[in-house]
Amino acid sequence: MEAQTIRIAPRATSATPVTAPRWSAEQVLALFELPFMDLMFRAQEVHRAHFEPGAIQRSTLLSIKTGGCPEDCHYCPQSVRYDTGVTSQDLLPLDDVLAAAQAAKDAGASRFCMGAAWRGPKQRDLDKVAEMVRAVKGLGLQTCATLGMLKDGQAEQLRDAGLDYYNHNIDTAPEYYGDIIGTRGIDDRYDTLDKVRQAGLNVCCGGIVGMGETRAQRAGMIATLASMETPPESVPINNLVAVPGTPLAGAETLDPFEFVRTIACARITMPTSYVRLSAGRTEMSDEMQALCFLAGANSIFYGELLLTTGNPEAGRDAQLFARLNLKAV
Ligand code: SAM
Ligand code: DTB
Ligand code: SF4
Repeated sequence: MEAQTIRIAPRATSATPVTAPRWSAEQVLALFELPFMDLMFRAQEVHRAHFEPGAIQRSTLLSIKTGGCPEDCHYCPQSVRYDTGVTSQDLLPLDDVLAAAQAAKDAGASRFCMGAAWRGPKQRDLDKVAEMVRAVKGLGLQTCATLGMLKDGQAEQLRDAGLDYYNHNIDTAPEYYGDIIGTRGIDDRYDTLDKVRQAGLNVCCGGIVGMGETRAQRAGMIATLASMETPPESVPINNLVAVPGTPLAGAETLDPFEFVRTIACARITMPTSYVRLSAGRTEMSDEMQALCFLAGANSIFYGELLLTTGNPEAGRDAQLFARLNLKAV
């Protein structure tokens, strides 16, 4: 199987998969089915050809608007439809955001990602977020935002305020999307991803595994990401945090090696992208995280909270970095 030998056919939009995909789901599935040692070796070869091994980028998240979201994403504790005990919080004041960003910088993060539980931002909210982006950028941090679906002009407004990355996940394979989210379709995701790309922002786009999808569907998700005209610069791979009250609360835990395989497949198919070991680290052993880094993960969420759920404390990560001779970049 040859990686990236298929020419990309011209097409209408930049986020929708190319007509002749760079990576078909079948090709990615064949990667998943390699003997584990062979898959890890391939991933290491690709990783070392493009990145310094052991150099890990760190992004800190802040939920700037929490809960009460009208969408029905089955994994999400912030949907208004599920009783998850999350306390709703309106858009934070600028000063609170700046204080959190400064603390993240002091702790060693290089990027600060602001997340909002919206279907999409209202214009008056976007104006406020643009001010936050401008201020956080002024601290010398890279900036990222994840605010849901964008309307025309909003990506440009964020770019002009100093936004570096926009996070918008496809979340799962196209054919499984309807089982996980009913209030929008995957084409709505592609539409916003196109707007982000066309505004010249870096794209952060990945998904979640452990939601009851099949291996073929995990392969389909990776193939979709890898076959975008320009693959995302940043690819978060989240292990489902099964939150009580959400429809996926009882989802069967994914075999940890299958999660590692997903990381390896992302690395091999998107050789120059940062692959982020994302949600779910709190439940992972140091040994599993080490396997993820070996498989080509070179980015993490850093800081004791994701959006509403926990993440390892800085001290635990400091120990992990020391034990594995990892270097923060
Ligand atoms: N509302 C915006 C949206 O959906 O694009 C932005 C925030 S949303 C919480 C950002 C991403 O967090 C989702 O796309 C999903 O991939 C991830 N996420 C949410 N809940 C999760 C969970 N329980 N486990 C793992 N990832 C989760
Ligand atoms: C992403 O892919 N994962 C992050 C970030 N992008 C916004 C969010 C994970 C959220 C996990 C559940 C929570 O903390 O609410
Ligand atoms: Fe809302 Fe985003 Fe959660 Fe979906 S993932 S319910 S859009 S906050």
